[in-house]
Amino acid sequence: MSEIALAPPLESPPQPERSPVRSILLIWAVMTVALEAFALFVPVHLMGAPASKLMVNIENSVTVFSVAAAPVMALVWSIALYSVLRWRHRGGGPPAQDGPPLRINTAVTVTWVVVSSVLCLFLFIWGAVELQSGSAAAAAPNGLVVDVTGQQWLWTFSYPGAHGYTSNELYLPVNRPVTFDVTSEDVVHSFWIVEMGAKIDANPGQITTVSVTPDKLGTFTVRCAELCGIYHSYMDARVNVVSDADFQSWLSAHSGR
Ligand SMILES: [Cu+2]
Repeated sequence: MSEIALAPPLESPPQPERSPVRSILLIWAVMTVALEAFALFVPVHLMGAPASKLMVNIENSVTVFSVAAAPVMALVWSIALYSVLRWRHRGGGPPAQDGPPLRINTAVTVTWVVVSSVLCLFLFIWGAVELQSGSAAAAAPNGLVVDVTGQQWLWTFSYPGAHGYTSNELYLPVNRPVTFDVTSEDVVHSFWIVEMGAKIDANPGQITTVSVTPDKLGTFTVRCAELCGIYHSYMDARVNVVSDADFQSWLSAHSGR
């Protein structure tokens, strides 16, 4: 009787670890789509309806910067997420040995440096152009000047063109450039017209300047944007943007001229 030699049971060959690159790229692509959708709609929505061209430009810049940053953020997050899910140490106590060392990958290094440089250059040029257009608008000849004084915890507005009439509520004519000369009586505050995007520090003993052209009728908010003491969060004021005729009659009614 012939004997049938039984083959030894086959051991399954060791599976090579799947390359993490494809998984990370997949997570990166999904995260990028989600973050781009967020960048396009959420920040601008949170900032509200703009009441000046300056605020429109600021909202556009925030959107553009967020869109540019989203893939970078997604890449960092996808590598972090993959590492936590796949490579974390399981079991009690510290791991017996360190992970495998990273090795230089020239293609990755070159890509990273080139992409980072292009992004930084883009942000620099965009920022420089926006700053330039902002200071050109500030030099308008028919501008109104308002002196702004911050103190704990109150804003005071004074109109040098109307015999220094002083008010705790701000009135502005629509579509006319206005320059604010800002200072403080005590500590550092920050003068911020929220819906118009105009913001500058109010420093004691110094005058800082910010300009904006309100282009929407309505009531808006001045808020102190620098922590200045226990009632800082109550340090706000109203801004009424009215027609030029209404502004003139408000001014003459109050300045008595
Ligand atoms: Cu304050």
